[in-house]
Amino acid sequence: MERSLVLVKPDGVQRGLVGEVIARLERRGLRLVAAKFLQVPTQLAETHYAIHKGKPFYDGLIAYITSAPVMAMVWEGPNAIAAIRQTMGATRPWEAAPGTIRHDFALEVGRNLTHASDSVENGAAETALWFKAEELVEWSRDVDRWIFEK
Ligand code: DAT
Ligand code: MG
Repeated sequence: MERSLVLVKPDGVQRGLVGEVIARLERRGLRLVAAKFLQVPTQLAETHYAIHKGKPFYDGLIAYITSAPVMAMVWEGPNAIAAIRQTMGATRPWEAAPGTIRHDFALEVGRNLTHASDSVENGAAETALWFKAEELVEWSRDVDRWIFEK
């Protein structure tokens, strides 16, 4: 079972798209593990986006993610990393496939609504960065056997 951090970024929160993002992930069959609504401290933003430090868009990215509250979540499921990134769509919204969140609701790379982890390793690392172990909920749904093959 893979886990991904999912953020509804400040633009998504401001535009009232938290429910839309959650609905699409629920409908896909993914299972919610943790959620919290927070204003992101600069230190957390810098650690989260450390890989992009030094890039031309880095300062704008930190300013954007810390500008207003975000909805931070962890979702899990088989193939969750690829499935969630597929549901989000390509980083650049104008390249995102029709039917994806970024296609359906966004136009600019710097206002692309969501974050999702890009590998199993980063899913685990980002989950640990954003959530304490006791904030992660281990649970099962009656419907799991109709969505998860094993
Ligand atoms: P993703 O969010 O799809 O994983 P990423 O990890 O490459 O994309 O970049 C993180 C965020 O940084 C991305 O969601 C938006 C911003 N970003 C990336 N490339 C950018 C660029 N060329 N100009 C402006 N912002 C950019
Ligand atoms: Mg990324």
